[in-house]
Amino acid sequence: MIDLFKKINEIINEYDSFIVMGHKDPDLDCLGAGLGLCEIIEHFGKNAYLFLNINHLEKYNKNINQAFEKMDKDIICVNRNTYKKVQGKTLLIIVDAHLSERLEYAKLPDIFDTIVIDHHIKNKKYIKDTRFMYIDSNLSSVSEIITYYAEYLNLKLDNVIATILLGGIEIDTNSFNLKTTSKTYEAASILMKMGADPILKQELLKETKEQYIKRANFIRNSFNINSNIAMCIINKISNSLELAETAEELLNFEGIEASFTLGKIDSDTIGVSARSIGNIDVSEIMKKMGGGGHTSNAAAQLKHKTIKEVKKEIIDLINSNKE
Ligand SMILES: [Mn+2]
Repeated sequence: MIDLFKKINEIINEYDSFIVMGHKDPDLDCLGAGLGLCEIIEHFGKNAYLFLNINHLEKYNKNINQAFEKMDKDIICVNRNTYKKVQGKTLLIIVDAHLSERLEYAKLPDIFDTIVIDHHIKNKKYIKDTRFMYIDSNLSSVSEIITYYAEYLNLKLDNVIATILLGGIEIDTNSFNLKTTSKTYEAASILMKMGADPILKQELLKETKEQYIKRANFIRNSFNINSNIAMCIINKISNSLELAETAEELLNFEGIEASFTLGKIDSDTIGVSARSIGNIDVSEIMKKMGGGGHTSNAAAQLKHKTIKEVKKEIIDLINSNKE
């Protein structure tokens, strides 16, 4: 990652101001990475702005405002109406996303020079005309990258920002399981040394009882395809996050080594989220269905098909793999 950090250093030195933007419905990874990067940029003596609609944050995370209040560091947020006030030669840094449609505000890459730092599987529809794009889908989270960047710069981040970064790593790895390497644990250790607060982190990771019950109902309707592979069908318009969370949850059950969750993500698209504990390569199946991913973490989206057809396709592929 040293080459990446040198490159970002060089680029930062070329600009006066920076707008850091993550994806819609920001999660702890994108927030932590955004906040951490803003603090780092200020350390360079430059102006950093986090593109974030602070009023809507509570919708996503009930305790996030509490975290913002505890922060010693003043982070300046901008939104669709206020970003025009940013002065000087300005660079847009996109974190935890690389598709226009996923961005908090899709117009910005057309307005500013742009760089992207992400860890999602690269999609063909990635934002074009960027100055620089770093995508490593083997990495647990953008929070991990930003933690190492701060360490590389010998910079101790604000302890609340360190807490959010730690929560970001935890959420993206499904509690240090997915894509977790020794570097991921080291990043967690660096953040703890910076003063990450384990109590605040637990508050940030909490879900509501309603969310839990909703997921439990999905799980209730899941079934085994064979002795070690589970499937869940969500029979309502859902989103990729819900599919992923359900697939991850299924891995907690005894005997389950891989899981597939499918559901409609819009009127004519079926999303499939596949997970494994690491010994079954779910990406093989997702690739055959036009998707992609890694051994333990993969997905596909299929247009103009019914749930029934997609379900059959997955089961047939699993059975043909066995032969
Ligand atoms: Mn992420």
